[in-house]
Parts: sequence; structure tokens; C-alpha cells
Amino acid sequence: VTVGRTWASPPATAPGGLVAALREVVGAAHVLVDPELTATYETDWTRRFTGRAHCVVRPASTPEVAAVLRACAAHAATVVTQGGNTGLVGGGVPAGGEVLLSTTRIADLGDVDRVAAQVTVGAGVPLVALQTHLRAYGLDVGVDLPARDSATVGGLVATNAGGERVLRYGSMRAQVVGMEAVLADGSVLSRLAGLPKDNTGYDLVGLLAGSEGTLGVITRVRLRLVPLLAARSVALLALDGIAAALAALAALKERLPTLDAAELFLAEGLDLVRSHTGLPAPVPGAHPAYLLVECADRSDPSERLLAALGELSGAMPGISDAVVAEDQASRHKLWRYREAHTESISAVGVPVKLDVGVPLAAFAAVASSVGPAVEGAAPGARTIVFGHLNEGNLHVNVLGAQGREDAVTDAVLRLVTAHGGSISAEHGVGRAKVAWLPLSRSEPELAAMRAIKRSLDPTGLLNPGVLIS
Ligand code: FAD
Ligand code: 2HG
Ligand code: ZN
Repeated sequence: VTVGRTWASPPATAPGGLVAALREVVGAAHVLVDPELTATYETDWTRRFTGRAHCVVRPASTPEVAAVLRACAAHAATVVTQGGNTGLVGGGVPAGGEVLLSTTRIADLGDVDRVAAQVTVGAGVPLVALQTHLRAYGLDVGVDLPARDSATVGGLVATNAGGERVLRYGSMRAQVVGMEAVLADGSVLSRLAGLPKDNTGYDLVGLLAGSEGTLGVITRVRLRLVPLLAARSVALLALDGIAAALAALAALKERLPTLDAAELFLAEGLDLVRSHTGLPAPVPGAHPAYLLVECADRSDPSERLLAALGELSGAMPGISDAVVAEDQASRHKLWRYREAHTESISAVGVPVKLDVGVPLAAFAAVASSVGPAVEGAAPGARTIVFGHLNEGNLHVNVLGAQGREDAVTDAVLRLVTAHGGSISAEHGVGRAKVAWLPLSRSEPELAAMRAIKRSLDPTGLLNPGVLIS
């Protein structure tokens, strides 16, 4: 098992002449070999995964990507695709010696088709740039997440990212109505018509979504859009435990058709966020659990949210306190308590990140068993748990487990799958969880996945060691 540790940095020794060939394709300025320039591409956001690239190549279009892949194939070099490098499972950084293909120059923002409510954009467009582009049309994209400033559309599709609005709109795959992608042999799949009805066989677009760069390089994406719902209201509930959070969520879903987020964090995560950010306590006192909910509509949803909370506070003893934010600055402040978890954890150390999906019926049991499971695998390690409650998506972050990463991963993923859960809810498998994929996929499924990989990428050019061993 080669997960759970930082890879050594072998000398970049891909076959000679490749850099020259790539310069021919994209221009000398867009092939980086100087370690000072390549360094930021070679380590992932968490700092857990790192490896030297043979070089970094930055094509600007689909034909350039195709020519890059052909050149790499001709030189028997392997390729790792990278978008915004915000991935959390080590899938977008080299293990050592690969060509790193950065998509950030493929950043065209197409005209919005208002009738169809669709847009085609380059894979390297950051999510925030897409959101800004759409705002002018009164439209939005159905996925949002804290890495929005850097995460790219291509990365979001390749990982089938989830985030904070899955409750209302589904994950990234559900937003994709078309795609252009370059396969390992340089051929181009182009399905950008965005036809709402198109029953002509295998769903290749859906297959590439969530393939984590192992089947092709996504270059353009056609997305379905949702109305921009600028009238928002956020509430933070302080609760006596996870069971109360689940009960409150069920009651709020019944009452609030405009609900679009339901995020959970616990006392320990809040303490960490507060010491990192200097934020004051959101409500007086300390509470075991917090549920952040957001409603979004064309007209102000605050009144209905307040009314629903009023009904709950009389009927549910587990709710200790609640605060509601209506204006943008106060909403942002409440969101910070939840969204600042990842950076606050990384400020303390390099965590083992385990993003898992748990059936809601087992959610409270798993969430409370995770700490003891980690303690058994890495005594003294610190476990911080938070996540997207509606989807049963727990983010288990373990600090202070250096040298015990595999043991911690094994303990948590076995606990989760023993309760019918998934080893990855939204971040993907990447390099971090390859060894544990059989916990979530049966042997026939793995065989089918390997057969697909072999038929689309017979030489193993793309993202070797990611997703499929
Ligand atoms: P990268 O990190 O560059 O790559 C990720 C994977 O996709 C790699 O395997 C890479 O090879 C592949 N890839 C990237 N671009 C392409 C392409 N064009 N074609 C083919 N393969 C490609 N994720 C969530 O799901 N929900 C969250 O709420 C969430 N919050 C986050 C918060 C923070 C602070 C951070 C740092 C990360 C968070 N993430 C979250 C993880 C991350 O943002 C997502 O996985 C995102 O989709 C990665 O996009 P990226 O452009 O950074 O991809
Ligand atoms: C989030 O929901 C992200 O904030 C990151 O998915 C989770 O840091 C994590 O573990
Ligand atoms: Zn998340």
C-alpha cells in the first residue's frame, strides 16, 4: 500500500525530446521545467501528496490537449491532469515523473443560452468565475463549495464534486448535459448539444464525470443552469447532539421547500475554527452539535424560516439555541463557522482526510464511533468530524496520525462500510483510497471498471495509480 505517505521525489526522467515536442505544441512559455515554477503544481492542497513532474504543460484548447496527449504517448510518458489543485485525495498531483497537464488556460466562458438555461465553458474555468459570469443573466450553477475560488469546472466534473447544495440540485454529474474530452489516443469526444432527450446508447458523458482523470481529459463542459436565488436566509442551530440535528433537519425539510443547505459541525471543530479565525462564539455557551441551514428563493425566505424554527423550538427539546442571519454580511459570518473548517484543520497540521457517505439511519452511530475507531488505530490522534448532513456525508479529519495514516484509513473505512456506507461521498478515490476501493465496489464492478479503463486507455497513459490500481 503506497497511500498515506508522501512520495519520494525521483529525478524527472521521462524520455528525451518530450519537452521539445510539447513546446512545439503549446509554445515554450507554457512548458514549465524550472522547479521553482513547477513546485505549486507538484504538491496537493493538503500537503500530504507530492511528487516531481517531468514538466508542466499548459495547453489552451482541445486540439492542443490532443496534440499533448499524442506527444506523451509517442514518448511513452504518462500524464496527470490538474485543474485548480484543490482535490483532497491526491489524484491531481504526480507520483513522480509524469507530465502534469494543467487545464487552467482552457478558460473560455461561452454565451448563456437563456431558453435552454445552459452554458458551455472551458474545463479550466474556476467555479467563482462561472458564478460571476452567470449572475449577469440571473442564473447560477447548482453546485457550490468552499474551494470555489480555485476549483475548476473540469475538476468538479472529473471528481463529481458535491458541496453545499446537493440537497436541492444534486452533485456535479447532475449539472452536466454535455462534454468535450480528449481520450488517451488523442481522439476527441464532443457531445455539446445539451439535448435534454437523447437516447442513443451508452452515456459517455456521465461515464467521464467522476472518472477522476483516468479515462480522458475533459476540455469543455455544457452545464444546465438554475435560477439565481439571491434572497437568502441562514440559521445556525445549537443542538445537544447529532440525533437532534437529524431530527431538526427532517422537520425543516418538511416545512421549507426553499431549503438548499444543511451542514453539520461539532464542538471540537468549532473550537478549532474559532482559534484559527478569532471568531466569537456564534451563540452563548458550548454545545455538542451545530446545524447550519440556508433557504434561498426569489423573495425573502426569512419569515418562513423563522416560523419553522419557532415551531421546532416548542416541539424539540434537543434544540438549545438558534440564530438567524438575513443580510449578506451576517450570513457570510455564519457560513464561515462551517466553511473555515478545512483551512483551520490544515493550519494545525497535515490531516488524514476521510470523506465518507453513511446511510442516515446509521449516521449518528457512525459519527460517534469514528473517534474511538481512530483512537484504536492511532492513540492520541485528534479527530474532527463535520459534513453535509442531508447526504449523510461525513468529513472525518484526523490530525496527529503521522506514520499511522493507513491504519486510521483502514479503521474508519471499515467502520463506514460495515454500516452500509461508501468510502467516498464526494472527494473521490484518488491515490488516497485506491487500496480500499474493494470495500465499496464488488469484484464484478471492479472488473467492469478495469475493462473500461483498458479499452479507453490501453497503455495506462492517464492518471496512473489514481482510482484504479
Ligand atoms: P484538481 O484538484 O486539479 O483535480 C482533481 C481530480 O480531477 C484529479 O484526479 C484530476 O486529475 C482530475 N481532473 C481535474 N481536471 C480535470 C479535467 N479537466 N479532465 C479530467 N480530469 C481532471 N469537494 C467537494 O466535493 N465538496 C466540497 O464541499 C469541497 N470543499 C472543499 C473545500 C476546500 C477548502 C478544498 C481545498 C477542497 C474542497 N473540495 C470539495 C475538494 C475539491 O475542491 C473538489 O474535488 C474539486 O472538484 C476539485 O477541482 P479542481 O479543479 O481543484 O481539481
Ligand atoms: C467541505 O465540505 C469540503 O468543506 C472539505 O468537502 C472537507 O476538509 C474536508 O474534509
Ligand atoms: Zn464537503
